Amino acid sequence: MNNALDMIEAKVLSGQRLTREDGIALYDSNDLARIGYLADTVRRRISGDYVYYDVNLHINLTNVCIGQCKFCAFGCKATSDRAYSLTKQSVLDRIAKAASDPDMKNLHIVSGLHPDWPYEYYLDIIKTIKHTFPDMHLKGFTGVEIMHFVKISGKSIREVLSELMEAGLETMPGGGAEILDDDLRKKLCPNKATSAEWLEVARTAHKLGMKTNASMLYGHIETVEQRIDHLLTLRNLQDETGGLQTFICFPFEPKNTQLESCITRTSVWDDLKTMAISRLMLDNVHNIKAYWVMLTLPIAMLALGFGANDIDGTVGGEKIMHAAGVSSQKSLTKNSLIAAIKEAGRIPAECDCNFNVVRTF
Ligand code: V47
Repeated sequence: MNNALDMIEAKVLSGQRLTREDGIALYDSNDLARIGYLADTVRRRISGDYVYYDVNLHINLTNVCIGQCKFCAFGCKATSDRAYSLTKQSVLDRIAKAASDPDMKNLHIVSGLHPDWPYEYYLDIIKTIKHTFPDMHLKGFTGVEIMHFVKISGKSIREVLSELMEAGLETMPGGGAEILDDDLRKKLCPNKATSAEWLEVARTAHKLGMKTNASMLYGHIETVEQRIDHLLTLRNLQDETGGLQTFICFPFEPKNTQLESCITRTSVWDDLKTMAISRLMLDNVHNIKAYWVMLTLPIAMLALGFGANDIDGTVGGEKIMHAAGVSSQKSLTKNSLIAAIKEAGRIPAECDCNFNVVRTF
């Protein structure tokens, strides 16, 4: 018998909101099956049996980055042998190639913070992509990238976001949130947006009518309390704006990062527990993503029983997580995603970056 879990179960089944103490108690428990059952119950209540996926291409414009975050294996200095920067033409060529698949309608654009590129370059690339491929849905630029644009342009967050939306940007990915705790950010990623800045970008986007994603990077130097506080910060934001469409937990992949020698990859146990606890704490966010790139497809399938209802997409061209040595494939076919979702007894729902359902199977 576990009193704390009994009380949490009673709250969950009667639709009551969980507290910080409940979140910590869930992490303290090793009754993974029961935590998973509770998360699955909430998933069914909030988002039903659809599992969302999209047919998408990742574009990482450059890996040159002034960030130098300790958890990142992708970003590097301009002088590094690994440094690359895509030209506008090569971006268009990549999209044209991927668009030979008529279902490929979603672009995901996340990049390093280049020390020399002007803000106008980013505006121009969005305008050009949208002009050349008007049917393509554009999800791009984390809150950290938007703050970088604010700094290099001298414009406000509202001006930058309005101009990017005008150019064709439709939604924003969830990266850059990491753990919204400034003491931790000073140690992990001192050169980028603070917690308040990341939140202000998301809040402003939501006020302008743009939905965004949110994420949590866990399994590095954070505590369980910091994970729960991060989830509560996002829950408060969502109470205020309602603009978060999906939440993603990124288990830290240490390979090739500055933390490689002192931190090991989280266990599958922690990954499934974190997925389930996220579903339980974020009672106002519709979608919880099992990002198969980090989890591998078999574990992402399992996560569908632990609160997840979004499996990302086919993900062509992903570089950030693969730089950190993830063992998953480079991309998956749409049919393998559909088969995985069906195997889990759920309904595959192909969607665009705004979760508009294109077709179900
Ligand atoms: O902010 C970087 C994470 C994010 C590592 O919104 C790492 O649907 C683990 O925003 N181990 C950027 N995580 C990627 C991003 C994204 C990716 C996929 C889907 C969506 C979405 C957004 O990647 C960073 C950071 O949290 N990250 N390095 C690493 N070594």
